[in-house]
Amino acid sequence: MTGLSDRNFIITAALPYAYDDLHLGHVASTHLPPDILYRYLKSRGARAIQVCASDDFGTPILIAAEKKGVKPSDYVAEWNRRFREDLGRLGIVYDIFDRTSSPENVRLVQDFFRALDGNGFIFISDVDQFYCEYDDKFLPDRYVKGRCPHCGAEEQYSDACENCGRTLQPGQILDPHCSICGRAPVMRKSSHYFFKLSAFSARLKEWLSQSPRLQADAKNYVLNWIKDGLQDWDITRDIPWGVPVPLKEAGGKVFYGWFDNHLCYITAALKAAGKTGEAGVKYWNESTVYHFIGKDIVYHHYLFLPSMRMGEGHYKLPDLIPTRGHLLLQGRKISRSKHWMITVRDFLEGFPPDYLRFYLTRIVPYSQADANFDLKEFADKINNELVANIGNFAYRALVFVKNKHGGVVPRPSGPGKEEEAVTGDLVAAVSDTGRLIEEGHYDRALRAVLDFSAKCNQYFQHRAPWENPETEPTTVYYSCNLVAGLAVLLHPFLPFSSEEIWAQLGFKEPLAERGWDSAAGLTVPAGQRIGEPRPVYRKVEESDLGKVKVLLG
Ligand code: B3M
Ligand code: ZN
Repeated sequence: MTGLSDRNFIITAALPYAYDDLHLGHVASTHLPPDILYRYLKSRGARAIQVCASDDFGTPILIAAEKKGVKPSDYVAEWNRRFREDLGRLGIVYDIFDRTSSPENVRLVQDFFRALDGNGFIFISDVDQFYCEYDDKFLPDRYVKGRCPHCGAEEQYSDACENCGRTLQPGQILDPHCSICGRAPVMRKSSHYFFKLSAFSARLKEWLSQSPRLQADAKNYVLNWIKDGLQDWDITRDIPWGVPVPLKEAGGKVFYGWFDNHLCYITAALKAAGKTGEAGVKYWNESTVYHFIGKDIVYHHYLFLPSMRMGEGHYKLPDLIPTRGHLLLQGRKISRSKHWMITVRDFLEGFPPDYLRFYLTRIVPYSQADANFDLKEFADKINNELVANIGNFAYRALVFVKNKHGGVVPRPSGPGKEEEAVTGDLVAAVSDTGRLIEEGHYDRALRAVLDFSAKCNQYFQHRAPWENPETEPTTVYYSCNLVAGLAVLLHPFLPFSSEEIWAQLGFKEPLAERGWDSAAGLTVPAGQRIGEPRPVYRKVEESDLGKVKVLLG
């Protein structure tokens, strides 16, 4: 990417459903990767906006609110607040963390529907629906439970089996019962609105084949789905919680959550940019648009989302949909019902946010391959890479300034061969790390920073300032500058500890305001008074892991 500073970027993270805490899996695929990109782009002077929202609508949320005896709007507001809090503690910065139920989004969703209808992409059709005569209501999706026809698992929702992972069509579930009163429902006809997804097959195919920046692995299976034939899509529900269909004759129907949620990407981005109307459309279309997701929602983002935008006609399609695999926990699939998960909240009780950011970045590749969170490996990586490599170098260099130079960075003599070599390594690290971030390979980018830090340690070790008084000031001066370069490079990944290193170097203005390119230069002047050197990273002990282990199983 050249000329980043004259471009707009819109970055979105998939919207968490407002009925459950964020866990490590959400962070790994959806929230942390875009934050690295966002922070990097900002440090390169680009105009970047990063947005997310709570996904407020849908039957599971309505049911959960009913169970708690609170209004659904109050229920989702509380989750929205918790999401902001958790993500804020992780250092994940959103210009706006909206909600799909915001008035601006409701308006955009209804406008989209009218445009799609006007353009001939909406039709009405009767569907057979479960209906509870006792509760006097239609029972979509999660309102019905029963036995899975595929694997026989009991107490599964009528739209999907948690046990075998298959999706179910209405009416397929065996021994259905109403999840509110437990009685057997009857079948009744209801007219629903449908979106003509099938009309977009050719255009979707063309878009997928002509977008080289979309990941090949995702593209290939989406192309196969298109080949198998796309089904038109039932976009309404007979429940009282959702965006109302803006037609009198719709009789109070609301939209299905997947019709409205991704439109909140547009709503939130334009709110963050402060643009409305035509100016908003223009802003959107002049931006490079990224939607970060996990692989379980590929279907929605590669088919529903683009075809709705094509059908409406104003907003450009995404340039990239970075899609990452699942996060396994100790080799097993994360599952709330099986008590196999760790929430962000719980994890941050035990460890600093940068430890989580570091380890997840190290293990999650830019692909649909699953990654495995292993507590032992987590401890090893923190101890061997963060503590022993980066932290150790920074601390040693700064302690020399404090003990031998009264806390003031010494004046160097001209650079020797070793200084020339290691500053050359710094210049290369700045460009390699930046290139890898731009390519989406945050794991490899962080690896490049670690490799560079290892070279810094070797440099210090070779120069052995403790036994070479003549070159000692030069070594210490260059080391301080290498530490500063490392801090700039680490900042997109580890915003908290890199700021701390920066402050220890004696800088008064925040690191976040430093440009990426400044990392390559000598930014710490001789004569600068440093702060108090302290080890920024602490070893993870077996006993620390115990606190997290008790959360499992
Ligand atoms: N809430 C599903 C999920 O959390 C859904 C994502 C919406 S993104 C527009 O995986
Ligand atoms: Zn099943």
